[in-house]
Amino acid sequence: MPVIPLPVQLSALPEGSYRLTDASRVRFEEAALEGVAAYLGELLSVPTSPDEGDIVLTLEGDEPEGYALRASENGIRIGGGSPAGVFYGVQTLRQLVQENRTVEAVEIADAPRYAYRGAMLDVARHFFGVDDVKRYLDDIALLKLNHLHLHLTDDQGWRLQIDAWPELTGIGASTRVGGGGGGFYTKDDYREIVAYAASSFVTIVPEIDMPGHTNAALASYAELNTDGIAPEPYEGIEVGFSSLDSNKPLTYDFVRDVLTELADLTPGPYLHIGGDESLATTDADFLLFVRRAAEIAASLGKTVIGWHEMGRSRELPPGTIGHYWNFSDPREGNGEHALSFVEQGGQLIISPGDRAYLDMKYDESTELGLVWADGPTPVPDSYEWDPALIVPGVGEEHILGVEAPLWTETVTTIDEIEFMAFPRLACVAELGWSPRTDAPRHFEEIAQRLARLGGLWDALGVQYYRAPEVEWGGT
Ligand code: TNX
Repeated sequence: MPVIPLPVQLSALPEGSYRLTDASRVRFEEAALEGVAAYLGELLSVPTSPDEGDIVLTLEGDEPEGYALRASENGIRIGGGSPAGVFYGVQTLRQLVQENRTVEAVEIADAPRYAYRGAMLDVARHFFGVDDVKRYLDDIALLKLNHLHLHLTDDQGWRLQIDAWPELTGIGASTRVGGGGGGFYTKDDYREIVAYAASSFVTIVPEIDMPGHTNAALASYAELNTDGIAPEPYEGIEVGFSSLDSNKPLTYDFVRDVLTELADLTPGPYLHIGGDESLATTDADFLLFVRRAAEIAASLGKTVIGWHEMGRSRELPPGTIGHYWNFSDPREGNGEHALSFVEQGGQLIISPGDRAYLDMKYDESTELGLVWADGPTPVPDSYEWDPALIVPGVGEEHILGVEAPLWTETVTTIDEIEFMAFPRLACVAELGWSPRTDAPRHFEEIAQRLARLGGLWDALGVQYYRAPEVEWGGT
């Protein structure tokens, strides 16, 4: 039975299929499940009730994100270790409902491999409004992802209102790659995103990328610049030319103000402070900046995440998470930098550029996308790898999870986001959720299930790429 990510255990039962009818009802046994019940009821166009119904949602078991699902002609029962677990059971059920509104008899027991299963959206190179982000949240929930990392700032745009530094949005938000105007989230917009994400058990992971990737901030405030002169706003796609000044006291006032306001908006545990490609920052300045900025973020009660270059510092706050983004065969010291987080007691999020980057072209003919990660990334490449075999010295227990970033230098609309993300994001989601396999994964193991998921994507209007390696149904 076709489910992505593949459940831990799935057995067909000899009983008859469940049939959704006008009499079907979603019953929730605990008040804490009323929201999930309403969500399922709406998806299936079925009423909900605390008292009666043959689709039963309940809390049971002790794996918070785990669930058990049983379907037969007599009804459907989803028991989860928490409302999140029930929600994941509901995502499985969505994929099991066939076009004739039946569900074949089945028994499933399931729980995730990793605690962190993420997608990232770069809203800095191109800005995407609240509705686009909500749509992407809907898309990723279907795959049981539980984190959405928002890359909120970069050279080309600053996308979040910060009251103490209003020109960040007054000036810094006005640009985007290629020109044509920018945009930003007001604090209310941002709260709306956080709340919407929470309703599908997704934690928003905000990133303020520093000390490089900061031209938008530097263009907004002359006094942040070493020479006191604001650079021009930037709308190209080069990286590595901007830097905050590690030796200016004002820099740390800025960092503290921004991170304090951000932490106030952030119920989740993480603040991502970037640290990648700071090519215009000297080694000494980089180490000084990372130590102080990470210290500020940690002092706000948050767990710090940094791109793996931050592992150049040996003075990271306890538990700092490294975010690995180099190749699946780490090159030029990048593996050592990632390992440094583990040596300092932290864990890693794994996002190899040549496997998990959703902004790589599918093949040479893909109009959107980049090719720096050893050329295009065809869909099978996004599936045939193991997060625990990427960084030498970093095994399963040191991995917090996986994430698939979508950088948006070339991506401008939600349809284009979906086209680049799907189906590759489904492959990465399976690596994050489904049990580790002893043998290397082969694309054939997921190809047919992708074809089946394509039917649901069609029904949902998701603009996925019809990869030639999959025999898609329909038209
Ligand atoms: C590298 S990956 C970057 C981004 C670019 C991306 C394009 C990383 C941490 N930095 O600034 O957008 O490549 O694929």
